[in-house]
Amino acid sequence: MFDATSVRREFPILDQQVHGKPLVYLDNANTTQKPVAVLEALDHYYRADNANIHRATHLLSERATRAYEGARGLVAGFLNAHDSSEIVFTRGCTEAINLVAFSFARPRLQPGDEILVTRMEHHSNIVPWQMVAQQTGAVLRVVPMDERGVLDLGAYEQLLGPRTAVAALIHVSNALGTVNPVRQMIEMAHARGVPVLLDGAQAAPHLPVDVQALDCDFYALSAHKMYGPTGIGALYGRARLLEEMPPWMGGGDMIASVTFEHTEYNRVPYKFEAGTPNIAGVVGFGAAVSFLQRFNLREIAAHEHALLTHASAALGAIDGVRLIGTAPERAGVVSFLVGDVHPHDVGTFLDRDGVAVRTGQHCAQPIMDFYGIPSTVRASFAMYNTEDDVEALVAGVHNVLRFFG
Ligand code: C6P
Repeated sequence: MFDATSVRREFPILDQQVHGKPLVYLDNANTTQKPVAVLEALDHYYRADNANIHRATHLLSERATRAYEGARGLVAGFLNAHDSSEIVFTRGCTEAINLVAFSFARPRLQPGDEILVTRMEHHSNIVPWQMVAQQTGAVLRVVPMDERGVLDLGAYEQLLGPRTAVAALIHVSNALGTVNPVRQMIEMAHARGVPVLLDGAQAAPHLPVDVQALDCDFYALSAHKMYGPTGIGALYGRARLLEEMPPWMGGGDMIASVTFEHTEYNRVPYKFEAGTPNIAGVVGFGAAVSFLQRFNLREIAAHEHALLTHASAALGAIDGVRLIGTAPERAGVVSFLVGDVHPHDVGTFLDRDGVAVRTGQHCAQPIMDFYGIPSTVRASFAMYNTEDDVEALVAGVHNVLRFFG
C-alpha cells in the first residue's frame, strides 16, 4: 500500500520552513523535488565515476559509459520501448519536441501541409511547429476544446485530413490537468496514416506510460518533472522513423567518420546526441526512474487523484473560487481563480503561509485566451503530497479571501 508520509522522508528539501511556516510544496508540475536516491546518484557519479563517455579506454570512462547507457535502458524499460536505441537523450521535453519538428517534420513538409495541435498545448508544443510551418509553408490546425477543458474528438476527426502531416498532442494538460484520450486519438490518426507525437511532460510522472500499448510514434518527456535532475529529458521515437530522420545537430560522437568531403553519421540514437552530453543528468534520470519503479505507479496515480478530488471539492465549495478546468479525467493539477484577486497576489499570500504554487499562464497562453483570463493559480501534486498539504492550501485561500474581503 502506497504511503506518502514515509515517501516524503526521502525528500530532504521538504523538511524546512519558509517564512516561518512548514513548506507545503504544490508546484510539482513546474518541477518536482528530488529524492535521496537521485541526490546520491549525482554525488556518486561526480565523486567516483566522472569521465567523458564513448571515447576513452580508461576505467572511469568505461564506468561513466556504463552508467549512461544503463540509464538509457532504464528509461526504455520505464516507457516499455521496444529497444533502448529508441531513446534519445535531450535537454528536456522542449528539446525532444524540437528534435521531432526540425528533424522529422521539416524535411517532409510541403506548402499547404497541416500540423495538428490542440487548444490546450504548452508553448513547447506550439512554437516549434510554428517555426517549421513558417519555414516550409505548412499550416497549424488546432483541435478545439469545451469549457471543461475536454477536447472535441468529432472536430479532431474532421481535422485529420489528407494534408495532415503530423499530430502533436499533449497527453496531460499542465494548465488544466485534463488527461486526453490519446490511445483513441492515435488510433484515429493512424487510420489516416498520420504519425503522432505525444507531449508527455505531465503524464510520465503521474500515469503508467507504455509507448507500445499507446502505439505512439514519438513521446517527449522531462526528467525534472519525474523526480530527476533539470536539463535532461528524453525522446522516445519509433525505430523506423528515427532511422529515417537526419541528425539535427552536428559535432562529436554523432559521427562514424569525418573527412572534409563527407561525413558518415553514427547509428541511432547516437546520431542525435552531438557533443558531450549531460552525463550526470542522465545518471540522475536513471536513478529517478529506478526510484519510481520501486512503487506501483497505479497506486501513486490513485493517491494523487484522491488529493486532486479533495482539493477540487474543497476549493470549489469556497464562495468566490472558480475552478479552471473541470474535465472528468484529470491528473495532478488544480487551476483556479480567487474572486477578483490577481493570481500573483494569491500566490504571494499563499507563499507567506508556506504554500508554494505557480501563478501565471503556465506557458499556455492560448488556454488563458480561451477562458478570457490573464492567468490562474495552479496547485499541482506529487507522490509526496498529503491531505495535510491540501488542507494548508484551502486554509491559505480562505486567508486570501479574508484579507481581500
Ligand atoms: N511545464 C509548468 O509549470 P521543459 O521546460 O522542456 O522541461 O518542459 C516543457 C513542457 C512541455 N510540455 C508540458 C505539458 C509542460 O508542462 C512543460 C513544462 C512547466 O507547467 C513549466 S512551463
